[in-house]
Amino acid sequence: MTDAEYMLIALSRAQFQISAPTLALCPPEMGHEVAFAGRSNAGKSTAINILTRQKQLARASKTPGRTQLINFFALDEERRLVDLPGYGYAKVPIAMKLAWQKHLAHYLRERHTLRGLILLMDLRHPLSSFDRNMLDWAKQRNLAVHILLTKADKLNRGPAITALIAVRKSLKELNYEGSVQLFSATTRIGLDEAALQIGEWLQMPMPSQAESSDEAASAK
Ligand SMILES: Nc1nc2c(ncn2[C@@H]2O[C@H](COP(=O)(O)OP(=O)(O)OP(=O)(O)O)[C@@H](O)[C@H]2O)c(=O)[nH]1
Ligand SMILES: [Mg+2]
Repeated sequence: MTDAEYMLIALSRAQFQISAPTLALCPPEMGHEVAFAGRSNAGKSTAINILTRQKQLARASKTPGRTQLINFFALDEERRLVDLPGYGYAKVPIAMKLAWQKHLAHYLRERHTLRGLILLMDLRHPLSSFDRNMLDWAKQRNLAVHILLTKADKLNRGPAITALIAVRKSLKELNYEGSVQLFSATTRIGLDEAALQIGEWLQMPMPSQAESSDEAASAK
């Protein structure tokens, strides 16, 4: 079994744990967490559903701004995925927007179990001012970022690769660290790559590591 296959099976064990309105109400800080962030409608909930092979785990909706809480999905006692509230949705009252922003910032700044941030951006509208805000927060606390350029199925392969290269270049110019990949929930482009990144951050023991330690053991 490849590491990616192994990780996708581990992800398929994800179970809804809790929806927390504030940092104080998040689960106890044990183990490792990977959070999914991005503008409303970028495809966070859909990506979580595809990665976990569960159609309805994170509620994906056609109405942006539905996921207003910090949603936790547990793979096991030590490992969690976190679906963060989407930002940038225009039709939400300003007071509500500010409240979400506060909780989001609080979670990103203070959560000790957070190992990495999966930042989703629609391939056709990357690096909005909101996205750059997220990158700034991540940079401030030295948090690793992996960007999924979502809805890659909406462009042909050539233009999609061009867009990917452009985002990598902009990140460098803006002085942000972070890896970037294409992703599509529809065609499953980039599924393995995303799963492997999450596995690394969640410190999932992988089959290839077991093999190499077997080899090391038998070489002795
Ligand atoms: N074509 C295509 N559509 C997608 C893809 N991923 C998500 N969508 C669609 O984009 C819309 C928004 O997806 P969601 O997963 O709900 O987005 P979200 O980021 O969770 O949005 P909020 O919860 O509002 O923050 C839905 O209509 C999805 O079906 C994709 O890879 N390809
Ligand atoms: Mg959502």
